[in-house]
Amino acid sequence: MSTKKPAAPKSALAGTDTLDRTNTNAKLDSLEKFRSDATEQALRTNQGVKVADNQNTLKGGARGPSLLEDFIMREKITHFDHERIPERIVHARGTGAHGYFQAYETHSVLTKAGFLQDPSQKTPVFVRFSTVQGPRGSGDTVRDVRGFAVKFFTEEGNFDLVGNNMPVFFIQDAIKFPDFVHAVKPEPHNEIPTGGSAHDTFWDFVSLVPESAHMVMWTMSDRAIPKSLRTMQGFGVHTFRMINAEGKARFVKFHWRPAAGTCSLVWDEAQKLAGKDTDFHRRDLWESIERGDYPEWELGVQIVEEENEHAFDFDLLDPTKIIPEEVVPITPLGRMVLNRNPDNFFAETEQVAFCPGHIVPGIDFSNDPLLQGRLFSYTDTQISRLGGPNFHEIPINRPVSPFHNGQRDAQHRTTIDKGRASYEPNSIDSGWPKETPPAAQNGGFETYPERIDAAKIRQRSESFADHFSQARLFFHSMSKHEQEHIIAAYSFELGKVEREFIRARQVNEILANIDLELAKRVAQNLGLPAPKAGTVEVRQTSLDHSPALSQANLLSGDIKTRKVAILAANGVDGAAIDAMKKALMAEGAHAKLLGPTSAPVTTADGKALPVDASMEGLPSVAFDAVFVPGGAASIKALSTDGVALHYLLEAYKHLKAIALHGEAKQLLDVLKLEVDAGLIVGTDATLFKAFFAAIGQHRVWDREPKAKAVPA
Ligand code: HDD
Repeated sequence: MSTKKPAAPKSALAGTDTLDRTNTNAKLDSLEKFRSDATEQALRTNQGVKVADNQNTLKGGARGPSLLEDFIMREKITHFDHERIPERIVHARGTGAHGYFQAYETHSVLTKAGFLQDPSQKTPVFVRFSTVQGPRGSGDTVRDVRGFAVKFFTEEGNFDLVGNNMPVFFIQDAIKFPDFVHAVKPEPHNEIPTGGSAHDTFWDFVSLVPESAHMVMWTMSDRAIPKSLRTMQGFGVHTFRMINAEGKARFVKFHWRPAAGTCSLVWDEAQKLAGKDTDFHRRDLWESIERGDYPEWELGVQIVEEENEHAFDFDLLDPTKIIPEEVVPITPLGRMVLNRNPDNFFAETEQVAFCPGHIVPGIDFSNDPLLQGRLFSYTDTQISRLGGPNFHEIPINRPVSPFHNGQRDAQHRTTIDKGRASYEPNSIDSGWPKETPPAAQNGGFETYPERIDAAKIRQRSESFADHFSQARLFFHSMSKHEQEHIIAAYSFELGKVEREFIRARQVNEILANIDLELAKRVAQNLGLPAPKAGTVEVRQTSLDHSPALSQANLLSGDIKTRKVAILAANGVDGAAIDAMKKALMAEGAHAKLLGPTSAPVTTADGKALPVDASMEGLPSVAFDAVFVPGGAASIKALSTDGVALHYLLEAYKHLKAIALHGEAKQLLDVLKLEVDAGLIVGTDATLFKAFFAAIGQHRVWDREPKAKAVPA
């Protein structure tokens, strides 16, 4: 890409509208005037009247009836009665954070979008991560797709990249979205299950709709149970366009790649966490930002020249297909850092309103029929969710660029428009606000003039007809343990389906077309006859293996921000605790000391050590690894403590690294466990080294077959 600096923004026709480019914190400033701080302020009504008594309703006598004239009580309760707004129809459960995006260099060859021109400029962003199926209060760690929606507050207007943590989708055409969502949502008669797809209506739909096969494969993979929001990739899913100052357009697909690596929980852990810490993901995001471990992603694009639109063995407009990274590598554009938690969940995270139709000059849509429908749906949903068409005035949604037009009134209007003319053309207000012609930089938005010459028809393009080849590519690209997880997930989910004909249809008409061995294994687990062959001829893909799809290849290579539990009882070796804490800190990892109770433990040399929590208070599922320091008395106590023993067995079962220091080695016999690549014993620096190496591998996958026998 060229490193040519863009020309300084010239005043457009609407000359007073340009923004001070030195103000990189424009969004913060724009929010500031809406922020309310009650410190040292009197309690007042909404009309500004100071309140003298906030404890008692106005009554006729101390024991008498309440009086209607009590405007203070009435105002308070009326407001309370209307506190709730409709939750999002999908993606209701979410959590958000502020941050910034910064381009690595000028990307002027690719796009004229202002926020991708100047590497010294930070563009404010607000990100909302979400699950899809469950309601606002549902668990974070359920098996589901995760939403990954980013609002870039650019100086040319808001750009919303409303993606997911998976690069494909369940359906090819937006007209099927209500059907899909009705099927995946809880069953209509009893509203079960919350936050999951393991039920009849979901599997009924997807087994009847083969275009869902690829995405369902992703949701049955480890991608659907991410370890944290910080360790998820993100995808714009659809093919978009980028257009440069000369008007040259290219197709692009957006990718977010996490600096912390991409990794997941194991299924048993995810299920337990949904109960033990419903807020596991939002807590992790919140705490990381508070600690200064700012989550970071790289934004990149796969670029396809227009003349290569038809060069693939799938259609670029089909949202159930990826472009394998081995075929078109990712060009990095810049990085996003999340460094500030919201002040108020409702005002920011709940009221933020994304729309894939929010784009800026230099970016444009493709004709992906799923994207085209989305362009309508999001604004429409905000109108009922946020109470009218003025949701762009809510502080979190306001662009940092000015906005002037002839739109007026409606519910919740807060702008006080001056001037008499709310129409165009006008001569009363000297014609303002005026159009800005498109230009190389800073011009008005101009749609890419794609040529269309076609009949109006309701038809799915033939080029969208292959539904299984990329599902197969995904399955074949997985490591052995990932494939086993997929087989287990299909078996688990279909095992919850009551109607046997739905189970059989999924196995025989979907899975058998993806991979016969996969279908046979799932059939066996469900007690169904093994299919002998698929039902359709599946197209051969140009690639039979894409290493970029396997999370086994996507680790960060370090142990930064990983969390280690240190288990101790009275008599513990205090020096070992100190050494481990210091070594972890040096690697950017974190430790918490846990005792049998929340009371301090006494070290072997008589010092009282405060603990961070009891072992029951912070269970093993809250950590990446466990360290047990020596100390004869401590190990003796832990050996007969059911909570401590369960702690270790559970961490073992979840394939975590465990280091047993000094006398802690005796726990191997008590637990009937054997040393492996991640269950390490020792006393010196080699123990630490092996322990950290095991944490860096995320999980001890080789242990998995053995761990199945452990009853934790
Ligand atoms: Fe959607 C919300 C992502 C297809 C209609 N969607 C929503 C959110 C994300 C996505 C991340 C939550 C945004 C937030 O945090 O507020 N949706 C996707 C992706 C899709 C997709 C990646 C396919 C590639 N969505 C899709 C279709 C339709 C919708 C085809 C309708 C035709 N989506 C909505 C919605 C939501 C929504 C009903 C619910 C709340 C909202 O928009 O603001 O309009």
